[in-house]
Amino acid sequence: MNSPNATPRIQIVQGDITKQQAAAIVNAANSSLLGGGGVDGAIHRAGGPQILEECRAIRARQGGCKTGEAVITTGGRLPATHVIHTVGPVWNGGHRGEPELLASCYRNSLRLAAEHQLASVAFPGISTGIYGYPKKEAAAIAVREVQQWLASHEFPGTVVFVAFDEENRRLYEQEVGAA
Ligand code: AR6
Repeated sequence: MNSPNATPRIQIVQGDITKQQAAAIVNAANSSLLGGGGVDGAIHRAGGPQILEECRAIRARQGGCKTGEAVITTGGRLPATHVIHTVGPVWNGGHRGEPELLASCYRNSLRLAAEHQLASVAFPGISTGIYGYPKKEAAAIAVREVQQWLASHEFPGTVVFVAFDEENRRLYEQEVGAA
């Protein structure tokens, strides 16, 4: 049994998040929940139409997803059983609440994973593509929030940071090493 103080597991992998065997993968979505480019497009392409159908149902119920918040669907045809869709902030120079909103994305995604008893969660670099968040600052927030959340919650699972490229992988490694 894990004691509350057991070292939580964090992994860093480089690759395509749609191929991850994690229980849940996190999508860097937009507030419409209707799909888009980047990792969002890749997840909907690989997972098939069921994910979009569930997103439409959530949208009909609650009108989409606000920046910093997260919703959950099943994974369609993906290896992951669930997709947690979160909406990162658009980078506007850093003084419009971007760091706190990005931190909320990680916390709210982990809360949903815990509520649904998902044993592993894989995160892409939320906001670091089309939304323009500087990658180093985003990696620092991602690692800090996940570590703090794991330290303060009973979550026996694994968190995986999926770096799409080598630069991002190095940034995560530096942040995890520095913590
Ligand atoms: N696997 C892992 N990481 C990926 C993949 C992949 N298959 N594809 C891209 N990335 P982005 P954002 C990385 O632009 O900045 C969409 O249109 C990518 O290198 O997907 O949050 C949404 O609908 C980058 O580091 O998301 C929104 O409108 C990271 O994933 C908007 O883009 C995030 O890049 C969200 O922008």
